[in-house]
Amino acid sequence: MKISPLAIIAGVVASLLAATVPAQTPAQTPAKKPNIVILLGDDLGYADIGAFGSEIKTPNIDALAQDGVRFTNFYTHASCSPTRSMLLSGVDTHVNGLGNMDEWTAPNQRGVPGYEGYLNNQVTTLPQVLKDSGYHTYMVGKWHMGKAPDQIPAARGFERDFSLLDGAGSYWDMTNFTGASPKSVFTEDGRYLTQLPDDYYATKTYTDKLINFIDANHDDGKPFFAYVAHQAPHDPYHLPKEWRNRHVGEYDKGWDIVRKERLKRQIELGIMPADTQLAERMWFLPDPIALAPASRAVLGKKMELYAGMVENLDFHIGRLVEHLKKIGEYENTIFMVFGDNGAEGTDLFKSIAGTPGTRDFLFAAIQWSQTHPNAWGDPGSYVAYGPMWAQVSMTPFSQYKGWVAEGGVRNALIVSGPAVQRPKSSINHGLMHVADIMPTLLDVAGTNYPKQQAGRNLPELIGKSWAPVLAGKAESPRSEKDYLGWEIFGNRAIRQGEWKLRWQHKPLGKGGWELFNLASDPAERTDLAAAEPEKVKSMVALWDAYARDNNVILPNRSVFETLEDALPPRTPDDPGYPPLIYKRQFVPPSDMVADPKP
Ligand SMILES: [Ca+2]
Repeated sequence: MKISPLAIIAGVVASLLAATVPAQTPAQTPAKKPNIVILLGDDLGYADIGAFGSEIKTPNIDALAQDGVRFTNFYTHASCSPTRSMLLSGVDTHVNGLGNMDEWTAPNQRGVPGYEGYLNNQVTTLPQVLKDSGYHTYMVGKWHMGKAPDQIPAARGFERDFSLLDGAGSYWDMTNFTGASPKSVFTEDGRYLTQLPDDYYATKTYTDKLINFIDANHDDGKPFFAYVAHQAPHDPYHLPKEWRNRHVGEYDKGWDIVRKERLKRQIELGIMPADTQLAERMWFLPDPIALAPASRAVLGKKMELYAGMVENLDFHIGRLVEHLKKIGEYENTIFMVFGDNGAEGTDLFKSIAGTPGTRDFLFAAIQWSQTHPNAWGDPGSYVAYGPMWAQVSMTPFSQYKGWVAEGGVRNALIVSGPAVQRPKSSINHGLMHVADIMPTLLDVAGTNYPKQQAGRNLPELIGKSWAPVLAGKAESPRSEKDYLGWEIFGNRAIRQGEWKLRWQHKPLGKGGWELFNLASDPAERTDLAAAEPEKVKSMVALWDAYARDNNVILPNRSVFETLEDALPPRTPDDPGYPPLIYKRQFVPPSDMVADPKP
């Protein structure tokens, strides 16, 4: 078993203490292990936090960034449950049961180990190992990794929980999305709820519940692990009235300007390099300048509501932090804040409601009938901001959730607390991955990953501990040779050093391999595959190794299979084409100019 630098430090400290304690006094009680709080935002974008360049006001999250470190090169997966499965198991999605999202499992993946659609019993979990090492383990918020009794949070290591088992739903009540599955399923401490508490509002109630869990055991002196898997700001944007109007009119200027403003701040903050260029505006999105003011106002109002969702989330995170300060636990708590995947640019509601005349269409028409902009945020309203604002949330990157472009898989990460020895408010650009969190936190807790569970060998952890990085002894947990791999819905990618190889369905991809140098081109504007055939070859070999090691079964059906028919055809990205738009006014030679004859 590899010994972590933290364990070595702990050992040195312990032997120093032992050397100075007189033999006749009892051994000193070891320092209490740190509490751990993971604050997850659902579909929260890279550029949506103030500390990462947003105009959205997030003072409480920014305060954690000021007290800790921001990581600019952190990766999740491209969608919810795959990321969550790696966070809580430390094992690749194609092994841990989320080889595909349950909702989109392809016919050729059904019944294949690793594609169960829930966190399978081949893996153990972070809360289970932490519980076994003396931690209290609490979860509030969205689970999305199985609903059967042996798959719920209480069965997977959480001592207390208040959980939405579904992938999304109303923030106000138990309304879900389809006629076949009309009601969201919740558990509390391992029991399925028949109704929700009075005054339920997801973000508020999750926070209240967690504070109660913490307080109930505070006197016993044990550390706690809290997995705060917020639903916010995932659509539908349900929001108390007092949070809806904090940015009135602010987004009417359109997505292009807001992206430019965010990138400017990211460069000033040191989040992005000075010469960073924005990804192209998706070809099927209008130039906001060309829209009527009324259209811009309606589209802008969606972003106002989204900004309110993020600010409300930040407010409740602040309540939790304040409470930990009040009970004297803040200083001994490690916080990790990030989003679970890129911002959402796909119209989920459209796929939920389906075709006119179907049961789901009727269900949506009845349950999600509050369509007037003045009702946006109320129960029964369904607002999502669309691909134009998702691009803003992912500034400066290309594309969004569901895709393995940077806009789908890169996220903002903040880590603060006792394990962090780096200067406060510093920024690190090392290559990090969500599966690193399990080995990192096992180091923090001073425990080891077990070799077996119920007599079965456990798969190896795929991540690398951040202990040396957090201690300021290394800039990255990875060497130039280490690589990361992704596959979801048939979209796939490899990152090694500054290079990224990716294959995506048309038309957001080319249906072939594309190559990007992320050091000079973080927005993936220039495909270098034709110019660098040797690099493509060596990285395709890495992809083959990744797919073989993890039993990747490419899906024979995909959620994106008809996208090319649904979107307008893509004009090749060629500056100056079509010429009509770029043709300047013709100016005749001055000696040939004349007035009309009488
Ligand atoms: Ca998500």
